[in-house]
Amino acid sequence: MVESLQASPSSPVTLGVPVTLTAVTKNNVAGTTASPSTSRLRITVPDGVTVLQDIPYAVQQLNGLASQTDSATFSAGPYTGVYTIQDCADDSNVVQESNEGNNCQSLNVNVACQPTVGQPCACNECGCGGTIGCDGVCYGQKPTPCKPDLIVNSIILTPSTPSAGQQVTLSATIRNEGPRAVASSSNARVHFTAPPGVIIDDIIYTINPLPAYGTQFDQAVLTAGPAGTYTIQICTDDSNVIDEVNEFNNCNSLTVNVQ
Ligand SMILES: [Ca+2]
Ligand SMILES: [Ca+2]
Ligand SMILES: [Ca+2]
Repeated sequence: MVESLQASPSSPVTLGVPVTLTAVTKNNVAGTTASPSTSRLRITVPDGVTVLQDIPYAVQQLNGLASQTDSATFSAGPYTGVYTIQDCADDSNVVQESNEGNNCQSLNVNVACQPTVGQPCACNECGCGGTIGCDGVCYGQKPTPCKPDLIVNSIILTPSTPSAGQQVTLSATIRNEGPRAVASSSNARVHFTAPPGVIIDDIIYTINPLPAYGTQFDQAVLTAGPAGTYTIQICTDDSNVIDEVNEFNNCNSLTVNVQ
């Protein structure tokens, strides 16, 4: 039987440190003699399947209640997680025993990062945040879809409450909110909703290629129509030629009262 199986240092251990495993094999029945046999120590990585090390070792003849202590060392790693250590006495079953069901013992060793590790990860074009683990992997980085995202960031009319017939300046900022550049040109459409009987044409203008988080500012000088309530809606990528993170945030609007 395996009387005990221990790891030193005990779990959790820091990635990369040597861990000494100590197993005690015992003949637990007084007055008997167990002939020489082979024990086996297996270290399984955190996937629960892959055997990292498989160490057979010889156990000498053991008289009743005698035991033999063996040890082996492995380097905690190559990555973090829970490793399973199993030790089995008489692994190839050459010794007939009164109890064949107590020949194995298992132990879990949690291999973890040092608490001091945790530098922020560098942002890349598809993610930001997170910290670097002691295994060098970035954990907790918030993924961002790798596409541009055009929005109408602002619509401003100056003056904001014009009089009928007054010259007004319409300013609009288009922003690429996505982590990837807009590679080609597209169109934005300015659509006016006017009081009954007033007809205003849409204005279509070009949005140039934009880097990630880049903006384009445009202005137009217009003449305020007859008194009433107008809505100025601007939609970017109006003919939908740009593949975006979000296609449903492309419009913004402003309500204007002409006096
Ligand atoms: Ca046996
Ligand atoms: Ca968008
Ligand atoms: Ca689009």
